[in-house]
Amino acid sequence: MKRFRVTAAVLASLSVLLTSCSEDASGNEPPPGAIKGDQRSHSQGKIKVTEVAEGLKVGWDIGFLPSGNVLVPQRPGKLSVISPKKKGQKITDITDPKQTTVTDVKIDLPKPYVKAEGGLLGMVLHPDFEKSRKFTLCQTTATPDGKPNDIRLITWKLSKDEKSATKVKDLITGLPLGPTGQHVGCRPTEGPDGELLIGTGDGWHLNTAQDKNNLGGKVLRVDWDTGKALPDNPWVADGSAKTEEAKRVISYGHRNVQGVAVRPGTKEIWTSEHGTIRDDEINLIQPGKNYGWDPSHGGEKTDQSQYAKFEVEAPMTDKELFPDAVDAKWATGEPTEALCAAIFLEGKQWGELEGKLAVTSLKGSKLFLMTVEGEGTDSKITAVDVPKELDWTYKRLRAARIGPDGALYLTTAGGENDYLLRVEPAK
Ligand SMILES: [Ca+2]
Repeated sequence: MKRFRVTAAVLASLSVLLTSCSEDASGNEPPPGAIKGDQRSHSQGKIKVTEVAEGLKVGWDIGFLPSGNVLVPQRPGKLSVISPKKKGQKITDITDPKQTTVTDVKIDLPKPYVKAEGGLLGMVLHPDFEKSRKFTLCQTTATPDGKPNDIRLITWKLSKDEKSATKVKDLITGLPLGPTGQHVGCRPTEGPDGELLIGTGDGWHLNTAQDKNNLGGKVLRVDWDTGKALPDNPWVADGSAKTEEAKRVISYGHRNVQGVAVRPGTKEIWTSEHGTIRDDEINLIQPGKNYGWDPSHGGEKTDQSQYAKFEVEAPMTDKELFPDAVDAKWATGEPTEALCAAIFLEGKQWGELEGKLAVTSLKGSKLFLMTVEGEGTDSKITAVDVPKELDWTYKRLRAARIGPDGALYLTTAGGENDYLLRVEPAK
């Protein structure tokens, strides 16, 4: 293995030297079914974009409240409610950001570790929110002296007047967080069986993604109230899980899961994941499977301080180390786009866009609309469109959730005066 590794590294260097015009100088082939960047289409006039709110700072997720208002965690450490100024209106009625106000919710958050990607992250309202008022918010935490502590999911209860939130419990703690504040995930969402799914990042640690007993670089599947594993999780069902962590895991070998989407009418779970300098991935999650990320190269590289160097050499799906690793359904190749949230467009009102997988991107500052054909493991992404209305027209695009009106809502993540946007099919 070691000898082959050296050979592969030499070949990769040679390919950089000899084929400077190559699209992928690393020598890594894009996964089967990948569509190269130059094959993307660029539609115009299919969608309409409306600014709904402004003045945010990196809105990380979107929760639609029964009142018609919207709950948004802002990464630097604020949880906010966006509401129409005019009484009786709902967010779904808004046609101009001047019609809304952003109000901070009083909440006693643990001190977040705000660095790079760190801070307040993904959030999900519990399926019984109307009754329980419960939501779960993911965040980085810091030690009292400001060092990175962990990433955790905390369940809160929002007051009836939406002005404050009180802590219910730490739902899951101990997700890995490194000093750089990178690869933090963290996307909670409702799964196809009504469970809680969470996509996580490897926390910038060499060994977490392949360690089944570590919550980083995984897709987790848990109970909403206890944060514990469900009995039909793969390594609970087969009895192989030895720890509470391993019991919660349904897939591993991920680098930094940013989006988790359930395909309507199916039980399919799709994820979006940040690549290194190559290959942001779209994956279809198969319970119990390895998705092939291992910056430690099978434990061969163990110097954590060299993470950045080692990871660039690692393929996003290392078939050499893990022949059974699941190939991505689509990958960006080079350059990456920093794919973020993912969600399927649902409902007849979308017309020809119904069923597309909508994926935001940070670095690429665009929205992807992907055509998914076939079902289950046979499914393929057969086309990728970037509507011109959301191609560098705003800064980075982060959150994506479907509103009660069936429209797609997005947040921008430039860091200053960020927006909540509504995307609808053009009439
Ligand atoms: Ca992979």
